[in-house]
Amino acid sequence: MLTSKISKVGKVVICGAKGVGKTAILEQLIYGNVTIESEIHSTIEDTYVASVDTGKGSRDTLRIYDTAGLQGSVQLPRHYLAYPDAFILVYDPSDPSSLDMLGGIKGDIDKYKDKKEIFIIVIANMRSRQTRSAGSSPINSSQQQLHHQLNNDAIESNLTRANNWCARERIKHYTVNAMERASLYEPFVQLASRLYPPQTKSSFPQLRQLTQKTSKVDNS
Ligand SMILES: Nc1nc2c(ncn2[C@@H]2O[C@H](COP(=O)(O)OP(=O)(O)O)[C@@H](O)[C@H]2O)c(=O)[nH]1
Ligand SMILES: [Mg+2]
Repeated sequence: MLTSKISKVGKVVICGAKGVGKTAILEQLIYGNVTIESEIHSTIEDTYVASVDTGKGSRDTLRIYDTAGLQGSVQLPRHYLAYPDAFILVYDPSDPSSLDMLGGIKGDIDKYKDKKEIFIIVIANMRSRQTRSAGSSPINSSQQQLHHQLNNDAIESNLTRANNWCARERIKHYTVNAMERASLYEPFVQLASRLYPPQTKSSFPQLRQLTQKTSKVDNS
């Protein structure tokens, strides 16, 4: 029917420091085949098309632009700021500098978005909770425990810092693990729902009336 075909593709840019797991998150979300052993090549630029089921009976399409990770104090290239409907900012909670970088990116988005409404979410990829390999390091177990504890404390404090910043900026903050596909659904489903408000809020009321009338005629 006419109304069900008004489709819009939400354009989303994912960005953050190099190596925080942006590509791993997208590959896992879309293909579901990423493991710790997967070799992920560093990104120059890639586009993914995700079809998200937001539970409204239809699937919503997101076109996601995967960016090369930012390093140091490099700014997000201007052209990324020109077109998207949403940004996904990713950081690694065990790396405070990857979180610090998001403040600058958010500032750039605010500066260039003009009057357009841009939806932003922040994702913490809890990658360091997983050990890449059970390495045979010579340090004894109590040293290991201490190291582990210090690491966890640092992660907790970065997560708290991120939570506070997101609350101040009114941004949703999610924690995921790129290696667990199910942990990725919530942020992407909520993002798609935000970009595609329910049909009743259609910006074409005339069209709705028209189709309602038509269906009445059909029924008679
Ligand atoms: N153990 C673990 N490794 C991860 C995780 N996410 C990404 N990686 C690895 O970290 C490296 C960098 O990830 P990538 O997705 O390329 O980062 P990007 O630069 O942000 O796109 C890759 O070798 C990934 O396999 C994670 O959640 N856990
Ligand atoms: Mg990448």
